[in-house]
Amino acid sequence: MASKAFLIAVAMAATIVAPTMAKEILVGGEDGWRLGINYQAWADGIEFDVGDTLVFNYVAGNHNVIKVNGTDFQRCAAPLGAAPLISGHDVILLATPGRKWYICGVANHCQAGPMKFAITVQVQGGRSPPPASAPGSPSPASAPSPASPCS
Ligand SMILES: *[C@@H]1O[C@H](CO)[C@@H](O)[C@H](O)[C@H]1NC(C)=O
Ligand SMILES: [Cu+2]
Repeated sequence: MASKAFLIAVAMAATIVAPTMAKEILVGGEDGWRLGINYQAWADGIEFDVGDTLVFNYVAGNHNVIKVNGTDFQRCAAPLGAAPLISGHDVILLATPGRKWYICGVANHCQAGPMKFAITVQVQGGRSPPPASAPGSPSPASAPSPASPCS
């Protein structure tokens, strides 16, 4: 009986810690990806976790999306050979933790928008999980107890 309760507790703890739903994060919210938004302020209010996706919505041709490193982010410069995303509905999976940088590579949008932001992607569950409190134990009414007295 004790071991069964233990297994149930372990199973519940696992469901709490493991697969928290991955988020689909709309860059800029309803504004999407365009000029005149403070994307860094937007990003600073959001928690990014491994498994989440970034969605850049914009009119194709007006903007693009380039993932750059910290140096090129500061300079608003895309490296030679960078392959910008240009579909107008660009989805980026945040597959690894760490610092990530994104800019728009069209004209001077990176400086002028400023269409640029940096994020830090966290490992899911990397933060200390809440203590496993004992869940309210359901009434054993539904559990027919096998009447087998140990003599
Ligand atoms: C960023 O990429 C550029 C090439 O575009 C490279 O010259 C630079 O050293 C890189 N910086 C870092 C911090 O990796
Ligand atoms: Cu742009």
